[in-house]
Amino acid sequence: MNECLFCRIAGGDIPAETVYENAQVLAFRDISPQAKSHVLIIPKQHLEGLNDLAGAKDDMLADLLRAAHEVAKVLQIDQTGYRLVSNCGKDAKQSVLHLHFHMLGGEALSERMV
Ligand code: DGP
Repeated sequence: MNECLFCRIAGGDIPAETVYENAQVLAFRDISPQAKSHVLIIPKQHLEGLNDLAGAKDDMLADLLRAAHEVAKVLQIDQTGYRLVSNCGKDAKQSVLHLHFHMLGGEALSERMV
């Protein structure tokens, strides 16, 4: 059995509130939202994080970013604005080792680090 939490969500073993899906990408609401709209956008292909993009299928990152725009439209935050963040590794406090982008929006967000 696949032990990766997000692979199990993508496979339908663990329920999640899907907001967008295509052949390569799944977007679902974060279990612990940090903003009014907080969605996780993942590739269905398992990669641990940004350091593993060399093993990604062709155009996977471009597909993911195009899908992010579709997610923003579904959430109706494409015009009001949003933040897209991927935590990579220990110092960034990545807790799930399956590449994902957090999409945060739906309200004025707190101060930025960058
Ligand atoms: P990160 O810390 O960047 O690796 O983000 C992992 C996110 O995953 C975190 O914001 C909480 C979320 N999360 C953890 N477990 C689950 C789950 O079972 N379901 C959903 N929907 N989100 C989860």
